[in-house]
Amino acid sequence: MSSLHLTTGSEKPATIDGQARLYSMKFCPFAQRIRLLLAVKKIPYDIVNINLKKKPEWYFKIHSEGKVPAFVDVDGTVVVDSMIIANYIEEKYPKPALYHETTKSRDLELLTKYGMIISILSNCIHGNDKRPLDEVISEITSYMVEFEDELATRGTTFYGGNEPGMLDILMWPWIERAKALPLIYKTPLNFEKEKFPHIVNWKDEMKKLPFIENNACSPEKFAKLIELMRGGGEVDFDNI
Ligand SMILES: N[C@@H](CCC(=O)N[C@@H](CS)C(=O)NCC(=O)O)C(=O)O
Repeated sequence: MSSLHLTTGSEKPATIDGQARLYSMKFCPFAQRIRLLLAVKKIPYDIVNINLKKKPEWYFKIHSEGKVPAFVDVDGTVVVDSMIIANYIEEKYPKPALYHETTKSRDLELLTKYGMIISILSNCIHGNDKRPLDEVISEITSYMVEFEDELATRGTTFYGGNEPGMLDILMWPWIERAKALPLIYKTPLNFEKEKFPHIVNWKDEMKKLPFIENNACSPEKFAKLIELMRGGGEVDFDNI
């Protein structure tokens, strides 16, 4: 992941024959979902990072709203939105299978519910939710109970079984960024670990996986990005 974040006035990099492309931003959790997925599926791709504060003009032809991620498959098919990209990739590149027949519908249900947690986190990270951190965490943990119970019922380390599946992968970026919250709020994060033994173990095991380690986003850098984004000025995405 070495490519610099392209800005207004930049040229669109030529595509490489036979290779898919991911339009991304280093610290975007939605784009990280797809980087993790592409790593697990061992799909070769090149990455083009977009400066989200000064988007290149040509990027709107790929994603009409100018958001990341956008995935361009080898045949030129353009897919946007992390959930849609994930399901597209699962269908087009079925190995390894990341849904199991018996749990797929429940995984999809849980992913929809996880959307609530993402939206609470997005609101507080971007400063739209003015509640103290403790209140936000208490609301998030109320949603996490179902995820704790699900792991206990499945009796496996990962939602996907002995190996991570789609639910594990798509949940991960926000779990990784939880440590950024106390830095953003400048207050300790009080999380009742003892009530979530399966999730705590899941997190520890996820962290050890090479594809997770290789795509990790540091909480310090993420908190720095949020501070800069909230500041409203220019953001040098390459040097955070
Ligand atoms: N629902 C979209 C959300 C993507 C999203 O919000 N990406 C953010 C970066 S993390 C973005 O592109 N923001 C720039 C903008 O909204 O203009 C997905 O799942 O891909």
